[in-house]
Amino acid sequence: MNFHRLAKDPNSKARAGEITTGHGKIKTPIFMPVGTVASVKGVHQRELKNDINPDIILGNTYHLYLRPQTPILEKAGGLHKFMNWDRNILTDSGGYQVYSLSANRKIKEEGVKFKSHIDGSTHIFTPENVMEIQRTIGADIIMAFDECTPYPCDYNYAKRSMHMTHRWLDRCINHLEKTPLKYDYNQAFFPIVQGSTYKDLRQQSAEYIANSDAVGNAIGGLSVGEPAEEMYAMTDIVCDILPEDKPRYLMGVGTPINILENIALGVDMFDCVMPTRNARNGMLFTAHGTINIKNRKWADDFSPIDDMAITFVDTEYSKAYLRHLFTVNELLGKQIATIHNLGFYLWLVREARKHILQGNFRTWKDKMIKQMDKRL
Ligand code: PRF
Repeated sequence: MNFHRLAKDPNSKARAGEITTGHGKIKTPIFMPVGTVASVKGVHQRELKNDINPDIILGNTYHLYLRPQTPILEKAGGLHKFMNWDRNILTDSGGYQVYSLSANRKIKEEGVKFKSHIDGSTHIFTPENVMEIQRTIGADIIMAFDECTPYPCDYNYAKRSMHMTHRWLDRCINHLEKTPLKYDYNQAFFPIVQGSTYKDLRQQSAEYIANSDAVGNAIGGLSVGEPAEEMYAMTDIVCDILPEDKPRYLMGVGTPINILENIALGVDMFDCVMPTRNARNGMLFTAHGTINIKNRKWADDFSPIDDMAITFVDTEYSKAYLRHLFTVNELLGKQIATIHNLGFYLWLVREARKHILQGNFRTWKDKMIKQMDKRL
């Protein structure tokens, strides 16, 4: 994998770049749609490619390990082939899902013992077996196994946990060196900064992660309930320490406003369930604010969903029709809203990139944030 920085905004720390992997180029800043269980919920791969057009999507080790399970993915020849997606994929390590989804988890130095959220069966994730699983899934970018601390988090717990995440990182790296690739392309490995909302821990963790000399780096443990200002303060500290010539990935973030603010602090990659999950609940993101399409006020509004016409759904359907689909609980409503929201998120990062390249990102960002901070 390699990363070229093409431009830096003169009035913020925003960068525009290009990552190249075995499955093509990723123009940064990028938003990665979440395809947890080998599917971006409700969206055909064909629509994802032609209409939403992301260079990369995300899958989850935790979910794929439980279903369809690793042997099936191995037989399929990896996740790309299994789901018919020939562009980039990144897999998260399970270092977050295991804490947020599974029951009875016990975290020890060795790893995490947990019960499946599907059938209650017992499993263990260690840095070593999670690297093996990610080798088999075959994503282009694979993530370190970490512990994502909750918010708020006691200082001593956060400190102990951060050190364990660092030791787990060393085990991941050692294990990858011994584990051959399963497919005919490389896999880039990203370590993850932790340290909760404590400045000194974030600094220490960023230094440790920077020293691992990985091809890209991630920031975890944020957007877990802390106020946005605290998240920005942590991203800022960490981005100043992580190497400039490597891509930076902020995990699980966030709202359109969070994304723009973090781009301004030097983040290049994002993922979040928000555009897809909120779409299924009738929430639409637009450049002029958010819409709750279930609201009565849209019942006889026959104007297009979004006159910006980013994806076909925006002009092919009216707000009144989409509201109706939600009212009668038709699947198509969720599909339309998902395509709209993902189309908007990808538009937003592409615009951000354009303005970084033009050198006027900061003014554009401030204007967009004002505009988007509304409920319509
Ligand atoms: N670690 C991992 N995945 C994650 C996170 C993390 O801290 C977060 C935190 N927002 C989202 N996804 N491995």
